[in-house]
This record gives sequence, C-alpha cells and structure tokens, in this order.
Amino acid sequence: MASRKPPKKNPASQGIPLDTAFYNTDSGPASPPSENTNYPPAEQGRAKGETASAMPFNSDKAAEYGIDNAQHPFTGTHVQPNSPMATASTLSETNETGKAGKKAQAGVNAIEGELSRVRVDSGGQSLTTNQGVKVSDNQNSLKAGIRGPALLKDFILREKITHFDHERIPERVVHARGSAAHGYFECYKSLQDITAASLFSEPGKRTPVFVRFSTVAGERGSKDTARDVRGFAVKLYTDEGNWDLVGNNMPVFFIQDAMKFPDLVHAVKPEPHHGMPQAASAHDTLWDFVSLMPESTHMLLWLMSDRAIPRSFRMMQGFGVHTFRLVNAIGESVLVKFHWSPLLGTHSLVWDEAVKISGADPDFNRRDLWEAINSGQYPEWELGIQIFTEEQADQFSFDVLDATKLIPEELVPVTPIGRMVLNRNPDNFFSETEQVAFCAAHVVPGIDFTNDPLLAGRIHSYVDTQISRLGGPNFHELPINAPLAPVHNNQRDGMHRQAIHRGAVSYEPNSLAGGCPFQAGMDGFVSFPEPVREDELRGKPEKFAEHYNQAALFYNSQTDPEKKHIIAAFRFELSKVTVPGIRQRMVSMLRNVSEDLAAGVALGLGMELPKPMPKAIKQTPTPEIKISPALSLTARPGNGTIHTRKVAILVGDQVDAVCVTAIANALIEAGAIVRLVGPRIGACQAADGQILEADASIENNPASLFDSVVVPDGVAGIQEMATDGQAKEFIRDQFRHCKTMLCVGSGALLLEAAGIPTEALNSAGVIHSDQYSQGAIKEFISLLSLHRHFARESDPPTV
Ligand code: HDE
Repeated sequence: MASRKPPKKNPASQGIPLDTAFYNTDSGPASPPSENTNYPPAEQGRAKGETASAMPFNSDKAAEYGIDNAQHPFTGTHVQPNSPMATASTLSETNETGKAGKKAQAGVNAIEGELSRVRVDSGGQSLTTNQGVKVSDNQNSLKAGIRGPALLKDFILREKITHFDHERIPERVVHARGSAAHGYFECYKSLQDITAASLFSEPGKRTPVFVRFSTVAGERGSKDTARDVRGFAVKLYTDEGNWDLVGNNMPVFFIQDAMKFPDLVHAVKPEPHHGMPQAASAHDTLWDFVSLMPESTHMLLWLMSDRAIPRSFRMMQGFGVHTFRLVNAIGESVLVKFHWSPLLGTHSLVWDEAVKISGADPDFNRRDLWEAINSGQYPEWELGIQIFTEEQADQFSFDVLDATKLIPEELVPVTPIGRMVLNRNPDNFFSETEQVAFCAAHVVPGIDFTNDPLLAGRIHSYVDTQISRLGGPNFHELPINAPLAPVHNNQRDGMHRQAIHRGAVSYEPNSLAGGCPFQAGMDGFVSFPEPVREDELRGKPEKFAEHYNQAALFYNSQTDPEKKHIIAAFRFELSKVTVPGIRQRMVSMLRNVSEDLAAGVALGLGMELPKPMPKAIKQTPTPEIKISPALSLTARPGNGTIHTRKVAILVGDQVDAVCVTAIANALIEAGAIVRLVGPRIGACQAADGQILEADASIENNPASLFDSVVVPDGVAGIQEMATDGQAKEFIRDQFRHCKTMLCVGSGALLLEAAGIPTEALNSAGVIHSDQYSQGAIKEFISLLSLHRHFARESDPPTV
C-alpha cells in the first residue's frame, strides 16, 4: 500500500483548518480545507462538503404533497459529486489487492448481470476446503493412531460434514416439485399504444427468461404425473427490472379470496394425522373442503380433465389466471388476461398411463423437458393476450376480478404478442431451479395489478415465503434471482448479504451522496391510479356468487372422450373418499353443472343421484355463450410434426433387421425419438444374422413411457415374444392407452397373442402392413402426429 504524504503546514491562523483536521472520524472542522491542499483526507473533506452544500435544503419536500404531485411523482434532486472521493467508504479503496479488486465502478451494482460471473468449473483443479486450503486426503478422517479415535481438531472432516448436514433447505410450501429451463421471450410487434413495458417496445426484442414448471400438492421428491394443476412460472429479466408471470396451466382457480388459500392447501396436502396420500387430491379432506366451496366447481372440472395429467410441460398451455392491467406511457390502461400456447399443441396422458408412469419413471415430465432441450428440440410457446376495457368487463355476466372465471375467447379473442423459446438447461438444479424465487408482486412499469382479491394475497405471499425458504431477505441477490436491470437502494444488511455497498450513506434524502440513489419519479413504476371510493368491509360482489355457468361451459365444450375422462376422474377421486356424505355433496354439486356428468359419476360410484345442491345466487345470469371450442384440448393439435415423440421398436432374436432399420431411419428422419426395446438390453441377432443393439428393455422402459410402438416382421422372433408376458403387457398398454401402433407382417402375431381383437387391426390408430413400405410409414407418422386414438377406448378396458 502506498504511504500517505505528510500533511502540509496549514495557515490555521487565517481560519483555514489544518489538513490533519480532516483525518478524524469523530469531529470535523467548521470550514473547508484550503484550495490547494493535496492531502487526501482533506481533499475528501472538500469533496464531501461541496456535494452536501450543493443541496442546501430538501427542495423536493414541497412536491411530496397534493394529488397532482401524487399522480406525477418527482424525480429526486441529485447532484454529481465533483470527485468520486465524496462518496467513498474509505480512501484506501484505490489500493487494489488480489481479493479486494478494483474500486467500485461508478453507478454499478456488481450483483447484477449474467450468470457466467458465478459459474464454477473444477476441471484440472485440486480439492480444497471452503477456505481454499488444499485437501491432502479426502478418504480418511484424522485419527490418533491407525486404529485410534477420530480427532476433534480435524477441521477438514468437520467442515465437510457440517456443510453436508445443512444441504437441504425447506421446500416450497406448495409447488415443491418442479423443473426449469432458461430461454428468451421475443416480442412480435410494438405494444407501446397499450403498455410502457420495455419488453414489448419493439418487434424482435428479446428478453431472457427462466421458467419453472411444477405440480402443486406433492413434496419435492414426488412423482411428476400426479393428477394436479401445473405451475407455469416465468421470470422475465427485462431491462427495466424483473417481471414474474407466475401462472398455472389452467386459467381459473379454486377460490376467490386469498383468505381461503391456507384452507385449500391444508385440505389438498397429505392429511395431517397420517401424512397420506402423497401428491394426490383423491382423499377425504380435499373433497370435504371443495364440496363446501361451490366456487371451486369450475376449477374442479379442469382438475378432473386431462389437463391435470399433461404428456409434457412442452405440451401444455399457461395462463396468468388473474385479470391484469397494461398501462401506457400516458397512463391509459386496458385490462388483459395472459395465455401461453405451446407450438407442439396441447396433449395429455390417460389416467391408467399416468399411474403406471409414476412407478416406471417418477421424473417423467422433468426428463422430457431436459432431454428435449439437450437434444436441441427447443420447446416454444406463443404469448397471447385478451385485451378488454373496464366498460366491456362491466357488461360481462361474470366478474373479471373473480379468479374462478375465465373470459371465453369467443367473447374476447386472444391476440398473439410474442413467443418464448426454452433453449438452455440449468447447470445446477439447486442453485437455479430450487433457489429461483418467483413473486406475483414482481411487475415492471407498464404492467399493473387489478383488485382481484386472490391476487392481493399473492402480492404479499411470495416474498414472505422466500424469507423462510431461502433464509432471509437477501434472496434477490442469489444469482438466479438478481435482475439484469441495475439495483440501487438503501436496503442493507440481513442474512447472507452479498453486495458490498460503498460509502457512508444508506438513507434518502441525503446530501452526502449527492442525493443518490434518487427517486426516479415518472421514470419509475407509477401505480395505476385506480379510484377507491367505498367503505372498508369484508365481502364479495354479487356476481361472484354464480358458481356453475362456466363449469357447464367447460364441460359442454369438451369432446366425448374428454367428457368420459372427466366422469372417470370424478369417479376415481370420489371412490377414494371414505365418507359417503362427502360423495353425496359432490355429486349434488355436479348436478348444477350437467345432469349427464352427475349421472355418470353417480353410476360409477354405485349411488343414487342426490338432489342438486342449492345455489348461492337467486337469479342465475344468462351466460354469453354455451360452447367454447377453444376449451377442448383438441383445439390445439400442434404443428402436425412427430418431433420428440417417443417410439419403441420391439426387437429380439430373429426379427427382421431390414424392417427395423428402415422404420427406425424413417422415424428419426421425421424427428421422432426411436428406441430399440428388447427383452433385455444389448445385442440380439436378427433373422439375417445382423446384430441389432437394444438400448432399452421392456423391464426398464415399459409401454407407458412411449407414445407409440412398432412390432416389426420376423416370424420366429415374434413368436418368441408372444410367449413373453411382459411383451404382451407392453402391447396391451399401448392399445389401452390409445397409442399409434404399427405391426409389420408377422408382427400381428404378437398383437393377437396380447388379445388385441383382429377387427382392431387397421382401425383407430392400429396399422397392420403386410410388409414394410413407404406408404405404411407415412400413414404411421400421420397417425402418430394425432397423439391418441380415443375411438378405440373403452371403459372399463376390454383388453
Ligand atoms: Fe401460488 N404460491 N399462491 N398461485 N404459486 C407459491 O411461493 C399463493 C396461486 C403459483 O415455480 C408460493 O415461492 C397464495 C394462483 C406457482 O417457484 C406461495 C395464493 C396461481 C408457484 C404461494 C396462491 C399460483 C406458486 C410457494 C392465493 C396461478 C410456483 C412457494 C392467494 C396464477 C412458483 C413460492 C415456482 C408458489 C402463494 C394462488 C401459481 C406460498 C397465497 C392463483 C406457479 O407464496
């Protein structure tokens, strides 16, 4: 460190303080230092003094009062200090050390920025402790003698074990199970006429995103394919701060007011006395609660639909659920609902398949997302908004502040505004996926809330929950949460503080830091001035009391197979309820939705139809529409490709290698993921002596994990398979789950052995071709792109 110059003699007698007077930290002189001092503490004293004097009084104060000022917040008065010394924490900041590094760059918070600043690669490095001390032996603890006791002074063992002991953090109270990826949002066109949000300012503008998909009820290690709502949380790192659109894959919710959220979650989580069931809504407490909460009927219809068992995160929609507000630069506002629509279309599992997958691969959706991104098949969604005015909203038969209601697309169309692509898996699950903290309160200028009473509770809840989950108030500094936009404020301290703030000032107003950081005024987030005129009370608007119109709209808009699945789901869930009275109550509620639905469920439960549940509203308003085709999963078939569809080609000794190879190549060419599935992994010898290498076995990759199966030709091989119970089970499951099946030549023998009726061949997604042909494969690809063939579904299954 360079030593300081000695202070010059000062003409104190002329009223100019001694240079040394500026060295003190406890009291200071009455006057500034001499003009020509070059003693750093004195120079700093002068810089500080000049900066503070540039603000002789708080000239902003008068602008804090009155409505006009409230509507047009002022930009805080601030001055640029003449010298950086004025705001330095210490004069020694210019002394660089290998660790301290350079002094702070003017106006920069180094916590911000892209993640490369914190990535670690240990290639070629030796093992160290957390203090950077190299570890000589990572196999043995320190002992007094080779067979002697372990020693307390073994700081290396103790550091390692202590860290390990604390590796787990509390899981999310809901949405504990999730998977995430990075990517970007790209704006289609400028939306400046309706919003000042910078991410929508120009066509082609890209904003980085991190997206986490989740189930709600299950614990962190629970299965992916539970019947449940899926979280669809998007963190957009915009250049004006982070915007989190924390949505679900269903556009409505169970409850209308945040006051009921803890009750809902307590009801759906494992029952508190015995901790069961895990990740399942099929139990007494959930159905007890919701059957007393008729406002949940609409959401229950969605939950019992195939939407609750998505085939892939890449094949589900996302919704902001609440009505939000967009606000333009001159303060004009419109109301909006947000919709994400997947390019691959919306596709789901069937229940029996979901149950089997939960055993075969509990990470089914997580693996699917990871593998797709790793193989360059980047999932993509289009963002659309429904735009409407308060006046339009007033005319609707429902209230747009009621989160149990959607706005039918026939009433307000969805306008596409951009697309989102996920193209980068995280490096580290814990640091990114687990530590990411979404928050419904994170909005940016141009996006604002409405008075939805459910949203109000969310605005509070998310930051609050992170404080215990992530261990303090500084979770925003975790690399995955830190915005790309500059962060400057006077919040300080707290557990795990990362930022090292320069200077003495952590308050505002100040003059010692030239007024910085200063309030941004109209350049900052200005809340939309929504008028509030009524008395304080606890209550709900009358329109919230209508509970069934949209549940009926949803049910009546489904195709027949979807309706059957809803009935079967209610039947399954309610059959798991142990108290008949709860079932009665639920079915009586369903009578207000659809007599067919209620009758189907009652039949499945072996019970008489109870009386319809009395309604909470005297005069049911007439709904605007009765059918909305957009509510069916079939409304979004996707882009017609078979990209990333998983196809099993069954192989064994004596199959026809030419047939296998030709089909595999054609499918790979079309973008499918093909696996050769044998009785065991490894080589099998085809009829012509060629060796085929099975990369999966029926045991480790059963039928439920594939979208489709091909049974190739090769009489001897197929005859052998026909005696294998697992191979027959594979075929039966593919058939039962309505998947596309291709059998070539003698491949039909296996289908026959599995009990597939002969009349099923060449109908409803089952192709039998005498030999491999281009025509057969073309037909197969086109049927595979349809996802399922429900025409052959029967309940109960016949096969
Ligand atoms: Fe959440 N919700 N929520 N929620 N929510 C959480 O925040 C809450 C609601 C949603 O991948 C928690 O960080 C309240 C609706 C998603 O990390 C918590 C209310 C919607 C995620 C919380 C709701 C959601 C959460 C738990 C009613 C769809 C996962 C952990 C007033 C629009 C985000 C956490 C992720 C997570 C509270 C209702 C979506 C406790 C109080 C409606 C996707 O803060």
